[in-house]
Amino acid sequence: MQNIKQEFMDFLNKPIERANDRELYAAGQKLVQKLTKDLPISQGNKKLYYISAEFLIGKQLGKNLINLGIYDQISEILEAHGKTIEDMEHTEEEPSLGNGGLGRLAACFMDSAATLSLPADGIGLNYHYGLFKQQFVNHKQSEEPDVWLNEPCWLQNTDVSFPIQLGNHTVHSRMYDLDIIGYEGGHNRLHLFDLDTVNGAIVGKGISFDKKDIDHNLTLFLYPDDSDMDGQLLRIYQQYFMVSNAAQLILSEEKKAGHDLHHLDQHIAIQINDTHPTLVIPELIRLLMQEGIPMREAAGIVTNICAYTNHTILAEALEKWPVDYLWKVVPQLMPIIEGLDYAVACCYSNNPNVAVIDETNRVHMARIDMHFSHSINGVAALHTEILKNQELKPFYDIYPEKFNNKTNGITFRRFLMHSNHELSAYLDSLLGEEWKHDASKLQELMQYYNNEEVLNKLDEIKHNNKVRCAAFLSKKEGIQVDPDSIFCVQVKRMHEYKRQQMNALFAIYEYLQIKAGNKPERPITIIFGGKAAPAYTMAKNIIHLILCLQELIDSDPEVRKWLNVVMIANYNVTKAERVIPACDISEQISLASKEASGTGNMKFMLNGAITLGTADGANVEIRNLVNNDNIYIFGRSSDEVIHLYNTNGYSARSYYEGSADIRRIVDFITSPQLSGIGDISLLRDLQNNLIQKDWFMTLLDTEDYIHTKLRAIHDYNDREKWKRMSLVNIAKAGFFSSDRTIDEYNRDIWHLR
Ligand code: 26Q
Repeated sequence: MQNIKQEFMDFLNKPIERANDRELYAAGQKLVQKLTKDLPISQGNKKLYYISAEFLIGKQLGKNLINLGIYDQISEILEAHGKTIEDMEHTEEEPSLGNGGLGRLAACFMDSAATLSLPADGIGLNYHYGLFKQQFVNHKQSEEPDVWLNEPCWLQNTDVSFPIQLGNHTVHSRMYDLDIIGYEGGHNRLHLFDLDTVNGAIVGKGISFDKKDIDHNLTLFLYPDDSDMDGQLLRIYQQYFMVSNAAQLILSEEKKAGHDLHHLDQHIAIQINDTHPTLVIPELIRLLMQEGIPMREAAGIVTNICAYTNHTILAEALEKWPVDYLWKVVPQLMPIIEGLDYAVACCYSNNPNVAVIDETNRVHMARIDMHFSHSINGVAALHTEILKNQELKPFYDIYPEKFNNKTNGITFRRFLMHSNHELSAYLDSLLGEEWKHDASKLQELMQYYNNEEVLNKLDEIKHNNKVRCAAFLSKKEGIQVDPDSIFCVQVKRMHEYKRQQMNALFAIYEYLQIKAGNKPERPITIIFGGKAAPAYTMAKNIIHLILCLQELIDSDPEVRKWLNVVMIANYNVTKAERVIPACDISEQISLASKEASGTGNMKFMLNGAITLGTADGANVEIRNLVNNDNIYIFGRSSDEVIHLYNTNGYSARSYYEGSADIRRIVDFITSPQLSGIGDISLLRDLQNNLIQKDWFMTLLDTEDYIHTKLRAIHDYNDREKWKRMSLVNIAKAGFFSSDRTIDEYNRDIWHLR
């Protein structure tokens, strides 16, 4: 303790009382960096490289202090001098290196791999302006560059650089490293590649820039707009830049270690996080061929090294690049890709669904992954079954042995220990600290199922978190919410399949009920948060509807007492940590079969929220763990939904015309009340879409959703019942630790130790 304090004071170089928050943060960072230097990098016979376009890592200081085991000490030191650890943490900018579940999963995996002392490095890109920063202007989303890179920074410059051929010229990369410190465990690295010539000054209004200016724009943004050819070319440039750096780094480390390249598969594993890093396969083959290994052998080596994770079954997310584009961006890879296509065609020429290059001359990235990886995994049990039996069936028929499930997980260090200190400390007092290394130990909480004192304490902690969240929303977002209301939370990327619009329809239903004099059993707060892709019109229209509802309700004193709709701007990891511990009802309402897993569902459960959800993704596994009594499942099953798609059997209009309730709610979208606040043309587009198209079948489940949600709200008033449900959810959440997930990846795919 004395040592830590002294070192901290040395870095601060002034009395704590006189230091400002930024100085405290800078000293905290230096202390972490000093302690990290003494931690040896995880070693082993075999090393994993986790390649991902996203790493949604969140703020680093608090997490690192926890993982180094000094968070409480630093907290006490600061408090003895009139400061808090939040004072120290809040000035850090959150890295904008991800977009949603896939990126946050990569961050949780890095944390768990380091915690388990597995040699595992991440490889990605250093996006200067990230995805974008979301603001609300006139009840609409607007996008600005997310300027997150500032001093003092966690990224360390290295002298590692590789030549990368982009089209017909060559650039030289630069590698930045971020230390990944495990919880009382190992130490790994996240390598982020960048280009010195990239220049933010080329960005004009909003997030627009010259997409052709590759030397200046390459690593500016994550998922730059790809609605035109130049945008798509830029995406391929980015992807190739990422994987060529990865492949060169891997081979240079292997050569340094003196390993025989013919036996590379004994020393390295590569996990391909969705299709964005797929080009690492032909790139590695190309580099091995340059080392004198024939193509067939090189392809075999690479297949034994690579493993592919699928995160989505949405057709539009499956990447297919025109051959012409690839010839322009990566001409050096095209002979390899054609060779791979030829190799596949030799065996499966009668099966056009598995061709690498299709009849329209597009290269299917996922198909490269599936032919030339040894493992293909889905991210929840239901998702993997759908991949095997539907979406990827032609591949399952060829390679049944490659398919496996790895149900996602989350790191409890961030989503319990850091985000919910009070619950974490209380669990320590009840169960001891073993659960921090073995999350299955949370089960032992079940012995308190009938213990009134424990149930009341858990409830008190939930209430305290709601008060804290309300204060945060008031201070940072200018949003007022009532901590005594029921908090229903839906925070995630905006997408029609996630059906935020159905939640908005519930809000309209309640609004109309209150206006008709029927008050709910208890005040309800519906909290939304999430970004829409800049070119995704319908997702933006849903945001518009929510923001209009927010204003309508907020300016109506009669309704406001009973119902609140709020949308948090620029939802990110930091805000997730504030809102998740405060949630009562976790909204996981995707159209069954469409949400591969979800990971927010796990975070809410761990923090004692009850899931209101469809039988989709990992919700199914949550239900199996807590039983039907401790979750609210509604809506059509994935089998029914798949059948409707296959038979063209869903008609939104028949649901609209068939139910007076639905008609009333949907009609309200273009009511004078809402169009007086918002933009009638956007509201009308949304309404028309719901009635005429509704590709993700909102109206199919709306009535069941409303009834089930009302039942949950009713049950909330049976306080004893609800407290028990909450306890069961916490107790059963251990399965969703990403330590368990990583252990399974290692056992079945990587074999690192
Ligand atoms: C593809 C083509 C063109 C442009 C963009 C993309 C693209 C970008 C991002 C496709 C997919 C993504 C991200 C997907 C994602 O985050 N998937 C989520 O992954 C989580 C972790 O496995 C799951 O829990 C979620 O269910 C899944 O939606």
